[in-house]
Amino acid sequence: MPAPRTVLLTGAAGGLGTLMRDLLPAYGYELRLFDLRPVEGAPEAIVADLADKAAVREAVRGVDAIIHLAGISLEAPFEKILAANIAGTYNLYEAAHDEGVQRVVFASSNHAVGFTPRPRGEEPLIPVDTPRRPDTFYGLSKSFGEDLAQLYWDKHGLESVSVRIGSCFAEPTSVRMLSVWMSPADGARLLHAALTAENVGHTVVYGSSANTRLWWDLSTARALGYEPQDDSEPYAEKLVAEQGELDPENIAHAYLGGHFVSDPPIWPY
Ligand code: NAI
Ligand code: 15L
Repeated sequence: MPAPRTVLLTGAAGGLGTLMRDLLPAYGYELRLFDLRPVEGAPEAIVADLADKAAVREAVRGVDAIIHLAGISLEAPFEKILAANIAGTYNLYEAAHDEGVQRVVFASSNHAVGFTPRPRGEEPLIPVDTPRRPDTFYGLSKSFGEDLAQLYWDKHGLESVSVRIGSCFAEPTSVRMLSVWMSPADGARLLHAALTAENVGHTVVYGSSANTRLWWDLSTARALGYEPQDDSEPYAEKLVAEQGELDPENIAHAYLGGHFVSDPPIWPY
């Protein structure tokens, strides 16, 4: 497969999209931007809803690959998740298939497996083939997205990497995030690896830095060529002093998904 150059970045106005707009061009990508909202500083961005099939088809035409970040990124009423994350991701994959796009990198989430008990002590890291246990309708939509990616690979040969992102923000802001944090720089490294690795078929990876307190197995990400450079541990002393260590009696500290498992989810997570 020739290395992708022109990449459609959906969700370009969002938090992760904004970080990746800054970081990915250094890898040589030419980004085409897409979002429901205008993208600050980028008047050329396509402003459209994933529900608009014609606009989505037009947006994917001629790109080598897609990084699909657009959608609702937290828990929401099912009807909203259905439209943006489930039908919207279907529209994107249909358009990618119709237009002959080589590969999609899908922003899945740890919340597809959020009800998995977190490892404690010396317990093994959570593998990517752990049974899916969504913690929200949001997590359920990511589980759907991973299955959709598998279907388009099996049926149409459209490759995908589903990245179960932990928490990709400038800094970790909770003790849980010490385990699941992905620095923005490592996020760009992982997306680059997902875009360029050969023969990925449909590969599922966890997306985080090489955290000392890591909960999941990064081996499928490393097999793509991803070499994380960061670790959340330098933030640990301050966060633990402020918040204390995770409490084994607290349900929201018991699972990968943190507070998303609560009903309703409690912020911050
Ligand atoms: P965000 O909420 O900041 O950005 C999402 C973007 O998608 C927004 O700009 C929004 O306008 C756009 N969008 C929503 N519905 C749309 C629609 N129907 N059509 C077109 N655009 C639409 O979220 P963030 O944090 O940037 O996350 C990006 C992606 O990564 C999301 O899919 C999220 O689920 C996933 N993710 C992010 C994590 C993180 O730590 N930031 C962790 C795990 C997954
Ligand atoms: C996600 O999937 C969310 O999109 C993000 O905002 C964070 O909440 C992250 O998970 C997390 O688990 O911290």
